[in-house]
Amino acid sequence: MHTTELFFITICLFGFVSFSLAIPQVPAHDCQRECDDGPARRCDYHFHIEYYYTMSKACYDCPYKLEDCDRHHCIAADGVERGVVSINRQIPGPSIQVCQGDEIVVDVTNHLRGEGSAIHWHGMHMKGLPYMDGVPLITQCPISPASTFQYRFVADNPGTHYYHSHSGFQRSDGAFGSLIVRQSRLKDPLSSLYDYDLPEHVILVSDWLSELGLAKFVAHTHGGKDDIPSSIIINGKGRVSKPKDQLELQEMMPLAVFNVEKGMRYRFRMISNGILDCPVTMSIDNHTLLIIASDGNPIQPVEVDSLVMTSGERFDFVLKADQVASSFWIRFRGNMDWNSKHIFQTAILRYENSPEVEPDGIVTYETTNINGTVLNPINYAPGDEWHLTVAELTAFTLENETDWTREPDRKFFLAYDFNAVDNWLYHDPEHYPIFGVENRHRFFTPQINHISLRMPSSPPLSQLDSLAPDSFCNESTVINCKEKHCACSYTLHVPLGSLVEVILIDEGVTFDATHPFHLHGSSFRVVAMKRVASQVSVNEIRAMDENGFIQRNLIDAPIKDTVAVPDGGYTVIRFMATNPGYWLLHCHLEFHSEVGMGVIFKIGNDNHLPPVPENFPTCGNWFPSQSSTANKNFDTTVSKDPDISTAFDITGPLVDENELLALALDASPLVHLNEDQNEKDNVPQVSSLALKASSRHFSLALYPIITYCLFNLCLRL
Ligand SMILES: [Cu+2]
Repeated sequence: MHTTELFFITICLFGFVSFSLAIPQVPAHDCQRECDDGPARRCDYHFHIEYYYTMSKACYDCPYKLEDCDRHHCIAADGVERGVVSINRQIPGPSIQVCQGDEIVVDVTNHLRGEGSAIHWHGMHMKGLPYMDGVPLITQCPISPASTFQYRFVADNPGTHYYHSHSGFQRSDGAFGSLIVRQSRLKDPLSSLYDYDLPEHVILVSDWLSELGLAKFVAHTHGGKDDIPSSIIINGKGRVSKPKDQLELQEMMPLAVFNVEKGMRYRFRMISNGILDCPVTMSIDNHTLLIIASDGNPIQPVEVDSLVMTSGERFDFVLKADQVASSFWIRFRGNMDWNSKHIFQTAILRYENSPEVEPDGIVTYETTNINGTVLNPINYAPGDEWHLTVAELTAFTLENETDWTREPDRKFFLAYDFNAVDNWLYHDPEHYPIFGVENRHRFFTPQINHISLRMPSSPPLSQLDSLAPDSFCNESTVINCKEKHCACSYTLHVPLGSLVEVILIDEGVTFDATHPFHLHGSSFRVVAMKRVASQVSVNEIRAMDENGFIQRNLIDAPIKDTVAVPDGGYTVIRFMATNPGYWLLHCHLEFHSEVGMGVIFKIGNDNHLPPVPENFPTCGNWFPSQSSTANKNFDTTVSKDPDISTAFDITGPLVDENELLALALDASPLVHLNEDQNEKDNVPQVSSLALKASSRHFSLALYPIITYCLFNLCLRL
């Protein structure tokens, strides 16, 4: 072989290696494909959850060398260094994009430091699979550190969904990702409205803190600090909120870019992973948004100029690329609590063949508020010309299986506010009661019907026998909750097959807020919504209902699984209780759900529940038996720390146990899990699906280079 040939081979190999190193991200999963009604696949993933860091050593010279920000394991976020909880050292975690009917199998390994975890599949109904819902201490034990838990379910309800940790503050620290379930164009009722539905057109929006969520939470609840985020990230990217002409060089972080071709119509899928009370308004310069679906459910298309998303909501829209080929700002504005910090973010819509430069114009907080029609505005009543509430949307198709017009079998008024009670977690009634400290240190507890949801010590779904019957409560089992703090496993029992109506009421007395409520295990119809006044009481709403003043759409109300409630108003939802299990309905703001702003729906009786999976992990309290501890060599007199034992009674309900009435969870009592095996056998199980997808390790883009090198080599040899 001649020297020139050796030189050429070396150059080719160098080029090959350089190109490989330059590939920034992991190749797409085989299940991310055009959905064509071919055979369903089994889609395997392995999630490694761990504490990690933004702008780590993996980021090299980011942002001075922008391509370094896309390096393997580099999480740039908004450029502010902080600890995070990442999945596979990515934020967002890997995007799961499958076709309807595929089986999703995710092995979740917990590498966190002494902290449990669990992943919830937000938007998946887990019909017949309640053990896969991923709510620690309700549907499973937290995944212990160093352990792996396998989630396995069929992606049966199509649409734009997402996944996130349901444990502590891990979701606010980065443990979330998109979950898209597509249909073939033939099955998708919306397919005539767009030309492309591309994997890269997912917009995952999250408010973002400058420190770990837990640190922010304890500083807020015990130190009187604010609960306002510092930034927004779009698909894990963003900048600190300053106009571009005021940014320092190290703040010039890369933005998310979405590419389109002029003349085409694109389906975008937008997801909100909101953490704090910060709904986000989104708009795209020179373009309108044709909204076609929400929370995975098609709606009659509506064209708007901007869209507000609250935590946990998803909206699909069609963007018509009908402008001159150029780049346009996508503007994101933080509302509510964000007003004080003027938080905004930008991303870029870029047409093919336009220069890779940022759009003209300096974006400021003020210019993220655009004129025109707004969908899902904050705290508006229906009927406003420029503000379209989600209750005014209509479902795309009428469904005849359910009679939504009949009287509901169960009706619940769930009224909430921030209550001035001495919640023992944040106030000691004797030493630092809520009204014994200065204003900024007062922690008002967000509660539903004056009850804080306290997690049971074992998951009732899989370990009901481990729980004392009086672990559970509802309004009929507690008293004096307006005077003292009530916390217990707040559970409402609903017979299987019931039509359920929930009237969510935000009394709005303490602060102005927007609480988005998310239901697990089912979607619901948003049949009514109204802002009544700046404050409202549950009795006023009851009276309005009795007198026929709550107008419901029982014909074609939109179907969702997450919905905001106007402050000083109500949102009415209806769902069919057809999925047996223990399902949460909770505020999706992290700092609210973590302090118990939720309720458990127990749907069906114990004999309706599918059997507990074999060898399902267990957890719970443990106390040694008397005989195992009896030791005659010790003085057996029991001494207790008087302070700790009175303040932290963790073994029983925090309401006065003597005042607890018998459980009033109607129908059967919450005991005896395994009553009727025969009925359980009828509950559908995960079917095993064909074809395990093999991993693809090479990018198709490498082939032209290899071919070119081999061709030239052959010519020379
Ligand atoms: Cu809330």
